[in-house]
Amino acid sequence: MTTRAHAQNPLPQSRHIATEIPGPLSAQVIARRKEAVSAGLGMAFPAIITRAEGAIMEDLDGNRIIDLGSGIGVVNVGNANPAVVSRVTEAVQAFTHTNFTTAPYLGYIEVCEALNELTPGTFKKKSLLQNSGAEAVENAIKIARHYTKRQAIVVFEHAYHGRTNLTMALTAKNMPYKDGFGPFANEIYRMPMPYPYRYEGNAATMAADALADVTHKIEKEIGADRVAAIIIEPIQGEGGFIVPPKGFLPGLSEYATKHGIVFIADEVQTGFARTGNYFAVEDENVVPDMIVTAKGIAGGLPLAAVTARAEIMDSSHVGGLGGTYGGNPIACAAALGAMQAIREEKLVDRAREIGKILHDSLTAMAAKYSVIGEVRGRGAMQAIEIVVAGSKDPNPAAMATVIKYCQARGVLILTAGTYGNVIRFLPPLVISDELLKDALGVLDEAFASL
Ligand code: PLZ
Repeated sequence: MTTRAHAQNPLPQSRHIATEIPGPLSAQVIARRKEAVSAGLGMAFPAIITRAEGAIMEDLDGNRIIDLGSGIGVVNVGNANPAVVSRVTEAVQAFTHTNFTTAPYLGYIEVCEALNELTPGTFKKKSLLQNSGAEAVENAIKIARHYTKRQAIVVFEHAYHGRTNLTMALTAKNMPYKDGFGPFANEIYRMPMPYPYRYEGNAATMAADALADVTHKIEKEIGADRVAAIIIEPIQGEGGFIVPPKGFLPGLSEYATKHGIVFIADEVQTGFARTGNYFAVEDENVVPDMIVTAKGIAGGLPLAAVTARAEIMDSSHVGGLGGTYGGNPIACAAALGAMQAIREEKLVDRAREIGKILHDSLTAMAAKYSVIGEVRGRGAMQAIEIVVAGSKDPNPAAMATVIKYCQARGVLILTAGTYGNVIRFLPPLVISDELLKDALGVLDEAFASL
């Protein structure tokens, strides 16, 4: 099932540098961007993309760039995956919109059925579709409050949940996400997050000590019976791919259950085959009451979802949930295509293989280059933390030099981290070993050049 355009003229899955980046044609369009587009938007990679397929993006000047970011963890099935493109093409020709709460259609229901099936937990589940991760997180909180008749929400240090008013309040980092954009929503309580690389306590008892600290604070500063929900990213994404110590997530989930608190996993970035499971919580057999998905579920089209125990999802009165575009038919068709691709191309297993290549190669680099303080992550979600050699002091300057070196040679790599010093890898799961190794070779040269 390849699409006509790509089948007739496939984009070679190889890196190619035709000009400097940005090339002259991209530079002209970037100048127009500067005049026309809000200055509040960043630009991580300065090239105007005209086509993309698999793990390669082509720009206006004919450069072919290796994509190690997947549009921030979105095109897990590869850019313009044939199953996504063909289903979207079919769907857009059938109809473009009805609004699901006006006149329903099958695609929305099929996506909900698939999510109810794929998410952990054998109990009856139901889903709600929205457009973006932030919108889905907002709905998750709204539903949890309605269900529990409680108001307090527990969040964590280094968390990222979005850019809307409520989700800015849930997000930890001030610059660039919150500065000057307040006032923020209330009844949000931030708890300490064990950050293994920077943990100052006893490493052997980190999970238990951190849990004791969090639950003590919940009891003393909020009152457990006032808490509607605990929301956490099973591996923190924008915060710097912080993997909590084993036992922390299961402990939190148990505590939530004991106190009637809805345990929400924000799997917007970790979800959908990325970490070598469909969901990152599966690694420790954690079964959240509610799970938020977006990004990777629809292969590039805007779609997000809240999936939870049926009694939670059904607690709202009719008309209490909705939105004009949520679960748009084209986005639903894309999601069904992405799910098909994950199944048929065995991308859950592929995420583990990619993870091993990434982890081995990055670990070898860490042994050679002392600015790499730590290699961490799971599956095809790996990161390195860049520090001043011989210390743990964040080194965003070295990180910027490395990123720029890679950019000039046609490798797109994203950054992250509370301290702005983490290089993160989120390659499309269809990337070949050869292409991944080519990109890692460029990265190795970048560190050598420091
Ligand atoms: N929850 C865990 O990672 C989005 C942000 C990009 P939206 N992360 C990428 C940027 O700079 O805005 C994200 C996430 C987690 C929620 C979200 C929000 O998802 O689809 O961007 O709203």
